[in-house]
Amino acid sequence: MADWDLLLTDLHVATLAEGAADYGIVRDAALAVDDGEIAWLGPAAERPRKSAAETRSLGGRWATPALIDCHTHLIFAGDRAGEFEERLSGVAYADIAERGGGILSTVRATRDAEIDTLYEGAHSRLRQLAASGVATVEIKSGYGLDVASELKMLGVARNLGDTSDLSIQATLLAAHTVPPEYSGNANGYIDLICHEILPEVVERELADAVDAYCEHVAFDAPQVAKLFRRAEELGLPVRLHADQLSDGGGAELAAHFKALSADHLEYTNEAGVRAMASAGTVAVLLPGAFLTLGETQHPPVAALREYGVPIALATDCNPGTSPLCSMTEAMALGSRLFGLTPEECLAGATRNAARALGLDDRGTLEKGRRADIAVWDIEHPRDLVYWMGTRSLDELLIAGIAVA
Ligand code: DI6
Ligand code: FE
Repeated sequence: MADWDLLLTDLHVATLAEGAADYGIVRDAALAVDDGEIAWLGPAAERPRKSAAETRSLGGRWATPALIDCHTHLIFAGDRAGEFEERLSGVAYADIAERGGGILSTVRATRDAEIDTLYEGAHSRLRQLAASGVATVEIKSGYGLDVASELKMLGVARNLGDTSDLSIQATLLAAHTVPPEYSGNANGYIDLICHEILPEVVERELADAVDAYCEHVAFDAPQVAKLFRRAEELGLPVRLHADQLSDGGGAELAAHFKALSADHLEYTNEAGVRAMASAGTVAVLLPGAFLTLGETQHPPVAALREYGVPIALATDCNPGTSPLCSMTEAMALGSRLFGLTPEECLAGATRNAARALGLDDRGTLEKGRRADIAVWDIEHPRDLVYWMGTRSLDELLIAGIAVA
């Protein structure tokens, strides 16, 4: 029996380990994998003399932790390209939502769609994410907005997890917006989620967390708080779409419930950032939505840095505000739109993204972590953020197995 399953030689590594300087770079390294985990990693010259069932030279290429997309709405039917054209001609997102377009138009299409159609659409987007170096993806429901359709969406997410190489985290986002049948009765809809949808989801183990949209076009803080108390009772962690279009106190609300993450944050104030810091809530920034909405209010990056709030990045892949299926693009946008350094972007797409999902077994290249490894044809890790629109992924290993 060989000591290791796989030994990778002749490579450079960026570990993105917490507290490590300069991306955690180890040049001229070797990396050993055993039972799907990293068994050894360090300068090749210091490598223990152990045997490996398979040894492969990477020809001087770079290895980073595989990327993690910790915020997507990957499952939906149809698209909103027509609406996108309208918005470019000056029609506001909120006005389209007011007249029953926007999220509700995708809800109509998704409710009518067959499970296979939803699966195929999401699976092709998953493949695009994998081609950008992603091994773990969070997928939300939120385009069903009734018991059967929300369960249908989460069932597809679980099925994608069972049938694709990638790891899938599923999130219930029934509180995405008020469905037409509850128009003017948001409280009644929150009760439906609390007493019918959520218990059924827990019973069937269809979700790993609960999310909500705290915004004037969706739900207010007391309604979200009621839902989060119920999630707590049923033992599910929470996350929140917070302060995207206005300062609704979403960041403080998320922190109050010790949310795994608060996402968007364009209008978050300093008190909200302070609360997130003390609660350990991760800030997930979504440059694709910021860009597509033509937003001008930037999330408080300086305050997040000052208070030591971990910053993650994600695609927010959705048909309405972020039709984006690449984490390298999300990093390229995060640096240019939010002023994040390339190292912050990479930490945001690996270590901090894992933390936003409550996963402590991945996100860095360190001994004992899942061997989710992306191999790139680049000169330096910053190239992954510097170049836009290029494909530099050479190989993707998930739990030590090459998948792309
Ligand atoms: N904020 C967003 O930007 C997306 N959801 C949310 O809560 C928009 C989703 C859509 O327009 O389909
Ligand atoms: Fe979102």
